[in-house]
Amino acid sequence: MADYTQMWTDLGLNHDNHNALLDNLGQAYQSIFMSQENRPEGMSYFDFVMSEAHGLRIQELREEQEAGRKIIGSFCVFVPEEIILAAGCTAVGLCAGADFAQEEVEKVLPRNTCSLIKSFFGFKLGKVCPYMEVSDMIVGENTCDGKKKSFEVFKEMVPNFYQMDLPQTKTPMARHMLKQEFKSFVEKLEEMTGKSISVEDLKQGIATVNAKRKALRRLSMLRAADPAPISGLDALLINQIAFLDNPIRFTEKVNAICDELELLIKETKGAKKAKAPRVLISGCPMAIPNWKLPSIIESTGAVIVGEESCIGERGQRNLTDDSADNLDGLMNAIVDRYLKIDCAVFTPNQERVNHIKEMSQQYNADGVIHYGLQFCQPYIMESFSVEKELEKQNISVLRLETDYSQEDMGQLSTRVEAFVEIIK
Ligand code: BJ8
Repeated sequence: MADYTQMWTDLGLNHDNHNALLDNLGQAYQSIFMSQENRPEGMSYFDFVMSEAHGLRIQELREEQEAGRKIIGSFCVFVPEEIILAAGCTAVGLCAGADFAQEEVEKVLPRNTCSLIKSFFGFKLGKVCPYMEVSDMIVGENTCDGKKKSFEVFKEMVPNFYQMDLPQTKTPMARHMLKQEFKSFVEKLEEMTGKSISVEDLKQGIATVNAKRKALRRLSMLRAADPAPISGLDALLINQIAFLDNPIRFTEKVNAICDELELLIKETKGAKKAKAPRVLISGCPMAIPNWKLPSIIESTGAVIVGEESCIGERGQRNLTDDSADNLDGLMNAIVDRYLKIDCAVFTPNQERVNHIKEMSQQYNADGVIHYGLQFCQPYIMESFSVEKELEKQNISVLRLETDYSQEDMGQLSTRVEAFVEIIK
């Protein structure tokens, strides 16, 4: 990596903390990703993006800023990228997947807060996230209680914070509310950029995001093959990078790796052995660099064939209809697309269980591992009904609760190994 010290200083990063984070990340990446065998050649692009995630990509974002674009950071797949692009801005995901500055975090948040929330607080307090620091606006959404209440504290730390309210049901009233929220978001972006969003802008934004989602869908479908042409770890990495990379370039690279995977499937070549036990992961999002559970699962010889997660299929499936020829019609289509997201903050949420069953079938999974972050009420509560419903269909389920620490690695490995033995 080139020397980005000056850029990191300009962004106000804490060098000691940031270097420590990069060292840890680099080591984890080497041991988890680079030690895998039979990786598709197309992964070299994604390895490169990861190696430059705090370097070249941030430099690109700053160049975009110099050219007049605003950078919008967010924590949730409910924040519509179509609208951000239509406003001539760039979207980046801020969800953090590692513990940092935990002592500082526990001075402002209760200890029993989920790791994901503690992580983005730690990244802010430790001054280690260039994406947060480069963002012109940070959007927080009212989803789970943890996020919504923690944002009351977080917004005191970030002057450029914008809060988006979200419904928790899917009634006509909730739909109306979401549309109003998305309209307010449009107004906020227009005010920031001094430019009105036109029908053409919105159509273009929808087209770019639809193309990205189609490419990710194509990648998902290829994982149905046996042997799986790509490891679950690599597929997760691609889904994580979807939140950081330039969307057009990313789409091209995902389609390129899909071309390669199609050839590998034709030649019955896999990243994992044929007949390896096939696991579907379902539950809380796994943000970069949260690779703990997937690496444990795949180290048993099993292969992860799908993620029912916001960093995975829940966040990326469903395209936005772009057929309307006026702004209101396009906004309706965006609202309808986003209301299909079956996050556990919604009640009732039968769609999610249905989707897990559908994914199990589509990707020929032998079992489902439900991943809940400790203290995540929505997903842990829902895991009981998910387990009950899946078992009615004879789908084996393992419910796990964990956090970002390494302390429970041994215990998790034992439980995962036992589960993989059962589904073999
Ligand atoms: S649409 S899943 S990205 S809210 S893990 S912070 S739920 S206590 S992240 Fe999410 Fe949007 Fe839903 Fe997806 Fe709360 Fe649970 Fe923590 Fe969570």
